[in-house]
Amino acid sequence: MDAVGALDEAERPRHRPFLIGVSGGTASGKSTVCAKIMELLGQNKVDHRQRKVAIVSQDSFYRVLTPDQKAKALKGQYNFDHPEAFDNELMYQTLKDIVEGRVVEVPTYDFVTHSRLEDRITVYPADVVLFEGILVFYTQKVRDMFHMKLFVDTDSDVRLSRRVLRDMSRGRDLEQILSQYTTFVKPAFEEFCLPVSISSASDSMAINLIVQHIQDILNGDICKWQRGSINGRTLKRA
Ligand code: UZR
Ligand code: MG
Repeated sequence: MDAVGALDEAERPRHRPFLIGVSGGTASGKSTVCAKIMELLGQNKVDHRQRKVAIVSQDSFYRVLTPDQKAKALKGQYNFDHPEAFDNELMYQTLKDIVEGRVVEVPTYDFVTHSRLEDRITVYPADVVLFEGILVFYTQKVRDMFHMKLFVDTDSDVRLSRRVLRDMSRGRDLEQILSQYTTFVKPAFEEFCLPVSISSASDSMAINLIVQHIQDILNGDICKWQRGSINGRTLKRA
């Protein structure tokens, strides 16, 4: 047996991908941006095992609902836009494995029945991994893993109209879609997803957050990949 063959899985040198986070409000076009990046890199027609670019969605990590929660979800009364709606531990572990160059299994999710499916998708190590979702920048732990962060900043009217059409195609009625949007989707977007933007030079909260971020970099608390992403759009209120 040769030396490489003798190494077990844990010892074999792994290929570490460049991890890009793509966030933005509901129906902002996150998946489309990822698909376009993949296409422009000429990777969309390559077999998934050979791909140099992979796309993973935060939607895959929605928690499995209890019967009570599912009943609420079917009435539009469950908050899918809150950070706790996601299995954050599984998401973090999966991303950690991806960053360490391991093959991972990602759950699949059905939006019509609000449930995790039996099928899992195998994601093979790639050069670039795009991770997209409404709250991918919410927790510091996950935010710190990205080498690049993108925020798809689409006008909210455009997003709402796309969202209505998409939810109707998932079999929901208009009244429920709109009440869910105003009760959960919009407030959670403003609280957990919307990045800091500076409304004017007197916006001291935003400026203080940015100064804090710069100080963290100067203190060496933030890894080198993050230095490139110091702009208002990647900073979070959390
Ligand atoms: P994107 N969502 C559902 O509608 N049903 C589910 O079972 C799980 C999630 C929605 C969720 C969120 N909100 O706004 C959206 N609701 O999926 C996130 N209500 O997906 O980023 O593609 O819009
Ligand atoms: Mg999506």
